Amino acid sequence: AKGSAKSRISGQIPAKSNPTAKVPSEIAANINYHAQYSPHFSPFKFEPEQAFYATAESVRDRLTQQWNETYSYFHKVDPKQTYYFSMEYLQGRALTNAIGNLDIQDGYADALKKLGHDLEEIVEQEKDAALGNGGLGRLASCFLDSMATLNLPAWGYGLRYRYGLFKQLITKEGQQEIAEDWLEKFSPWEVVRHDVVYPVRFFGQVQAKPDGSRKWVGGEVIQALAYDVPIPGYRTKNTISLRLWEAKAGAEDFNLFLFNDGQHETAAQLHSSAQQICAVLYPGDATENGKLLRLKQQFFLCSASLQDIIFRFKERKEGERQWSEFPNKVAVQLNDTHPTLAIPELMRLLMDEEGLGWDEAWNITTRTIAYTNHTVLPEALEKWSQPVMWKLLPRLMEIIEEIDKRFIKFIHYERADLENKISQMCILDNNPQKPVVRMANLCVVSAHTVNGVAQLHSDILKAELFADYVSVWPTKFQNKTNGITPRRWLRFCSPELSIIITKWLKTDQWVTNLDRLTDLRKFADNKDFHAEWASAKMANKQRLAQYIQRVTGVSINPNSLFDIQVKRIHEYKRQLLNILGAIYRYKKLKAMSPEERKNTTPRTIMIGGKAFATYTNAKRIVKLVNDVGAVVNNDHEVNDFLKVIFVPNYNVSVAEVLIPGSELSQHISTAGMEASGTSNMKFALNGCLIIGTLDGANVEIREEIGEENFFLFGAKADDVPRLRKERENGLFKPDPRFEEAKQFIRSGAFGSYDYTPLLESLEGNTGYGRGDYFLVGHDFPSYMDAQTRVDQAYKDRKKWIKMSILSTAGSGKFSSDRTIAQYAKEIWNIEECRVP
Ligand code: GL9
Repeated sequence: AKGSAKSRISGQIPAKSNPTAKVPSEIAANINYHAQYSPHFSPFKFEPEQAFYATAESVRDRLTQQWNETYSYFHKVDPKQTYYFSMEYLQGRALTNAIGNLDIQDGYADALKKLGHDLEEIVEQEKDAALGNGGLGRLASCFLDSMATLNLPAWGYGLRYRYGLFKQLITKEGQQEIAEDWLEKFSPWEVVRHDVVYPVRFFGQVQAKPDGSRKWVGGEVIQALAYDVPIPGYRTKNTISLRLWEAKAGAEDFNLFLFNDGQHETAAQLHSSAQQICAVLYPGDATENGKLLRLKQQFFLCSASLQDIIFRFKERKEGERQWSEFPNKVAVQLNDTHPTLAIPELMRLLMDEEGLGWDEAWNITTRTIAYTNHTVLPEALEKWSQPVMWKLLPRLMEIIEEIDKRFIKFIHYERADLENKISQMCILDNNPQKPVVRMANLCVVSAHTVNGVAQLHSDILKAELFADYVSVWPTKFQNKTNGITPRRWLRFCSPELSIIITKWLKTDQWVTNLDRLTDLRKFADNKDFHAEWASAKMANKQRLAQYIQRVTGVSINPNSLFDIQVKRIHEYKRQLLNILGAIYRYKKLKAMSPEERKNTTPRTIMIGGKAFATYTNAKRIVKLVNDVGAVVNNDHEVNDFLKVIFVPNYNVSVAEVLIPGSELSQHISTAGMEASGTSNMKFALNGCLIIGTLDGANVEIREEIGEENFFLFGAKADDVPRLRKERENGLFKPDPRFEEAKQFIRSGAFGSYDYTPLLESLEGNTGYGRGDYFLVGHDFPSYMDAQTRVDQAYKDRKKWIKMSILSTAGSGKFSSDRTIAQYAKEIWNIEECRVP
């Protein structure tokens, strides 16, 4: 299509601004209007990039209309609203999703054709908005989609990072990180609200007033400016906001006198300090480094968002607002502990700015805020240095101290039996070497509800991490199993499969009522259905093969089993187990006769994901996968039977190509360590079979789709502590296959890079790792056995397709619509507010 694209604006088609345009000619006129009158490029230029921006702006016109209607309706009805606080959103691209939700894809495809362009090529022009690291950020984005689709009165609050998640470049040395400037040109989706600005204070000191009240003064004051991104619901008028804060200093903060005196940097000090706050997404992957800037970001999000919420609360029904009503109008959900400062900040605003007393403020705060825990990894549990907090947020620290004091007193009087647990349960860890604030404890003490993200994870929270609190507040703890939006993750990323599903179910209601997919079970043995299913999957595999060819130069065989593991690279997710399995497979293939090889199941193993920049072992794993690929993919003896691909720069858009083309996906974390996982749900929904451990949401997926359709292996969560002990005590006997795979790496078969430290992490206490803490060695034999079952199953085409159908049919539970409906009913107590 590239050659045929129009490079200049069409003179035949008029330029007319019409947000409600529906027919292709009107849509084309609207696009033309933006190309000419919202010019961001030289006049008349209309190559795919310009066409993308003009197209997006024309879509935004339509969204803006629905958006305004939505909020004026919310204003009128004044329902209780939910505010989702998250430091991360992984939105990906918005164009396909927006025109899909508006149900005007065909109109846009035709309109662009008239203008000499191809919709498929235009949507590829958009940069991913990657304001998140992984599952936690993508979950927030799926939740927004469901909140809009369910017509819930809700907002997302986040930060407008200039640089999102880094771009991953693969070189001879392995992964290299490049800054990703998603705003390099501009984002056509965001709208700046110049009238929505709040001051946020850092540093300074606390003043005691004569009346006994306290006030935070001095320090530096940075302005938070709102940028709104519209979030359209699927086939509904309701369009909600993702409000992202940008940090700014005012003109009055620019010291003209100093500047004219030649002190250019000092003159603009506050400006540069403001600029830093939203400069980068903190590239934390479950581990949190104690960085002052990160703490500033967290407070910036919390303070600006709460001021905005309080403003809105007061603005509606002017003057007659009772503060006690606040929790009946406002629900705040904290996405992990990153926005924990919302707790003391709400207390501060209510007491110091609004004049409430402690008890009233505490009552309101605790009835308003709920907290979701997303991980049990100890290194991810945020702990902030007390001295740093006293310096940056002095008034908040006073409040945290008071919350802690009252909590300790409460336990002391009400639960004397827990006296010896207080030092672990309280908020401030006053260890003189390293005094810290334990953010998860602050959340559990203050929130009305605490939830985990899959049943197993929630059970572990109650039995271990938060066990002591459960006995104090038995009803505070809930489970909300994660979900994914079926719009982006099936309807739009796989139109081929969607059409077939709709045809056989004789309805497209499954898009908003995913449980309807269970009806596909009726056709699980139907020959015609099988044929259509297989051809849709094949089309997706071919598209994926083209993509791999384009980004890696390696050609892969669409008739081989497409086996994918994509997620952040982490030792607990065990990409190392996967690649060791691949190495063992390669070695066996090499040893076979050509005749024997022909009896094997050909495989293409694809692994993708980003490693945190300073996580050395994760980076070694990336390098190893690439090194193995370089050898295997150039070995003509085995090439028809095995390829190993590292998929570079995994992100939301790449996932939208990989997942529909997958047949087997790997979710193989050490049991008890992956809180939920959400890509497992996306793969299963797309008819991909899972090889996995009993971890996170795998447990529930297996329950839903049937154990006979799930390739299970590995230790159970309950066994893990014992197995680690045994390993430490030298009681572990490695499987010979495991030893062989490691030996093959050591032999230099994959190049001269020194993999010793990585291999040592799989051994006993050698001083390198934690003595195979992740139990790769223990699980290796059962993993290989499960892989053998996969190879066998794939040979029986009919059986495999049936399993694939049953995977999709059993995925209804994992819609984020279900998850959000449960949050709305069981945590937020909010109801639908549908724009008429
Ligand atoms: C995570 C968990 O590790 C995942 O298992 C879970 O599915 C998601 C969403 O609940 O949250 N917690 C976490 O810190 N991350 C998760 O993916 N990490 C990143 O997002 C990088």
